[in-house]
Amino acid sequence: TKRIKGARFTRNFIIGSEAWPLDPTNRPEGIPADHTTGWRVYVKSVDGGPDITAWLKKVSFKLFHTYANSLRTVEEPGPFEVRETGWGGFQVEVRLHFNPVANEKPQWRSHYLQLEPYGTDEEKAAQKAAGLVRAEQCDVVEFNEPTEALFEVLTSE
Ligand code: SLL
Repeated sequence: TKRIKGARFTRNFIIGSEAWPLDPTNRPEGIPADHTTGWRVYVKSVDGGPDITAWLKKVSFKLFHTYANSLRTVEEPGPFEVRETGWGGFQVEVRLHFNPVANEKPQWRSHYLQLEPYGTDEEKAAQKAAGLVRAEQCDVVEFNEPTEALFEVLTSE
């Protein structure tokens, strides 16, 4: 596969999670009695930025080992997200699988699934009032000497 010498691209993306208290009067069916919280974990484009599906083909989310099918894989076009319920936070291992034309090995990232309100007292109060705890990190991938095919895809966005 031909690579373009001296070329380098970086692309930003967001890894995040959202958590909300489950309504005790309207619980999803079949979930364990100790689950208090609904949540989702996701990988997405930066708002207004380039679409990550140009280079991202598939995302695997490794959940805490007690979850059924704890390795959850979501293919392009996504959305790259997993929705679940639970009672506690944990580190989610996120594996990024690149567009095959990139000819790049998968990369790992890690995201802590934050279920409890955090930050200043005001921030915590706002999260409680909204019934939503969001934790996001801006991350980056670098493509050094990309393949010609990836170069095409990234420059035609
Ligand atoms: C730890 N923070 O790292 C703890 C683990 C696991 C949370 C938290 C339910 C899982 C299930 C759930 O929320 N687990 O029902 O399988 O040791």
